[in-house]
Amino acid sequence: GHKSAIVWFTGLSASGKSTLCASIAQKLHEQGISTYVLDGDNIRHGLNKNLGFSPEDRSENIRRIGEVGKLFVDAGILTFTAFISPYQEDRKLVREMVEPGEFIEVFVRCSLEECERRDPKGLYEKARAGEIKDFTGIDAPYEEPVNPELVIENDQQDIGTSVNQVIDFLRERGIF
Ligand code: GGZ
Repeated sequence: GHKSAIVWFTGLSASGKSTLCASIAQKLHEQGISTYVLDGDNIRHGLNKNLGFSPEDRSENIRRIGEVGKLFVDAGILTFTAFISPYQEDRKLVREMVEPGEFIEVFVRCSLEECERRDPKGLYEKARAGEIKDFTGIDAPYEEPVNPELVIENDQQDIGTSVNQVIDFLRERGIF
């Protein structure tokens, strides 16, 4: 058996949150652990498709994701979320939605320089050119976590190392 929790990944666009979540979920699935990944593909294209990137919309995005995550936790599923979630206050509100210990904040640290170098969707380039407004790290803020449970130096090591760090942490926490 395993405990359910929301493992909340936060970090810049292209920091590697979604890739990390997918790899971790895959590995745990192979061990018979029920997991689910909430990310832009299944949330911003569906439930939250009426929301944009203003501060208000980002807060509402995170609030709804928190509520969905809470339902998954109630259903006994170890839930991973991969959203920029740039505001400390929004992340704190989600933390307070669930029982103590059920919210595990993982800061996926990757320098803005490295994120811009990766730029898998060309969004940073567009933001620099002024074609996208309010882009996180360029002309919208990212508030780094104050007291995250875990910090992953995702521009200093390979993906396998990052995956193992998260899995080891969850095991030490008694999640499985
Ligand atoms: C940041 C944006 C923006 C703006 C579109 N700012 O690399 P991606 O493409 O796949 O990840 C980014 C994603 C961010 O959505 P989130 O729901 O994670 O954001 S938040 O938590 O702040 O609500 C990026 C794309 O959407 N994208 N416009 N202006 N990222």
